Amino acid sequence: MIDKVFSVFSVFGVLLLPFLVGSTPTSWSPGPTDCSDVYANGQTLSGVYTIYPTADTPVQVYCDMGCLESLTVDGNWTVFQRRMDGSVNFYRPWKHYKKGFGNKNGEYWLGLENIYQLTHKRKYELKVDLQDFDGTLVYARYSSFSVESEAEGYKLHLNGFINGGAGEMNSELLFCTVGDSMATNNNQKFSTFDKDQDSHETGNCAKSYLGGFWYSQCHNANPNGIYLWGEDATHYAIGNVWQAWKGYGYGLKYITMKIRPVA
Ligand SMILES: [Ca+2]
Repeated sequence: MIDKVFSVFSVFGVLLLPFLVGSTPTSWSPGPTDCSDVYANGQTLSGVYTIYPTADTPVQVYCDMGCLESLTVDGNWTVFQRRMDGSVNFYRPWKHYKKGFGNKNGEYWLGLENIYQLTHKRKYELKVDLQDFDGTLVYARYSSFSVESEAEGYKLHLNGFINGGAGEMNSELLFCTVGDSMATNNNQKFSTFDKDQDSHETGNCAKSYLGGFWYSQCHNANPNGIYLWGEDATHYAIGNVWQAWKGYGYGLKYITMKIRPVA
């Protein structure tokens, strides 16, 4: 009788073991924290993957693994913001910017809480890719990027600007001058139309320029502004503009903001 009970338990034990292990968070190896972990796990193609900014919050994200044709390795990026066709409305309240919104295969914002959780855990660099409607691609890069907690207003820390041509062309010297349009965002809290945390004492930058961002008084870059479809001088600075490259009257075709751990 004892033998029979024991054998029943041992059979069930073997069958149940994988399920028991899988349902116990402490004994389950955590999923990838960001796209650099996804890449390290052998996923080398760009696309939408699940990451875990914290152990219990699976989040879908677009991983930019770089171009296979590229001679220099420039992948492993975790994309937290992307504009490409004006299909998603970015004029949204605080709770949306906190949680995230949009379509991970298209335009989206990953969410301030996720960005905080990621950059709180590891040291990250930031790259902002920009493209105009003529197809010219430039970038601005920052060697350090982090966001504080909600209690601190998701305050931005940004340093070490590296110019990738997001400046005005110097026709005589044939190179691009520095176009750091996010310098004034450093040390600013995040603002939306319903949560004014900018440093403009009398105005509400998010309301005036129709986006959500780390506005100061107010901005030189408005990646989450209105998708303007190029040149539109009549809608000054409300578009998805990068002042130091195309001015306040030009909405870019493509903007993406992405991060990866610093080696
Ligand atoms: Ca204000």
